[in-house]
Amino acid sequence: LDSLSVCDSNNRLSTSGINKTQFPSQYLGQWYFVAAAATPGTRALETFTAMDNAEFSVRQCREEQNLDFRAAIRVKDGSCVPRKWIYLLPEGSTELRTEGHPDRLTQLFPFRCPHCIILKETDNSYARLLLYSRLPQLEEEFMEEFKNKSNCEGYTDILKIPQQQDYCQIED
Ligand code: MYR
Repeated sequence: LDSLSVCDSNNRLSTSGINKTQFPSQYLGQWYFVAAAATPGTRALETFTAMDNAEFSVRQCREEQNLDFRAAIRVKDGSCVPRKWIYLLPEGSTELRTEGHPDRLTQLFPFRCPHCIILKETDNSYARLLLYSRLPQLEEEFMEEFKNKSNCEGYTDILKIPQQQDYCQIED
């Protein structure tokens, strides 16, 4: 039995480890979307299945409690799709709210991979885990660990983002 497949406390999601003094500055800048996980039989991963890759840029807005998220998505058909969200930082919390989506909650979880972050996104009809990395290619051991952690949380449907094409340019 692989020790990684044991669902002990090391393998559960925990918010401890998010540095609140640096928050959110440690998460600003560029990120690559590498994998997602959801409960089987839901449509939570549907929007991602057409993607080849996605790069994100996170910036602080002039209003400091707001974050500007931009994405450049490379669709499998080769086209580039820009996306943009405003995330709201509630005072004293590391949970994010998305402007225009009052029922959506985004929680941050550190991951053993030092250049990664896991987001748990829940809305009325879905819950999913999203894995982002500062580097486009994730080491295989961390991908295995993400799968295992997701399984332990009941998110057994795993989608690895293919990343076979070039990245699109993020638009300002
Ligand atoms: C979606 O595709 O539904 C939402 C995408 C969110 C992308 C987030 C990528 C960067 C992760 C950094 C976390 C920063 C938190 C302060």
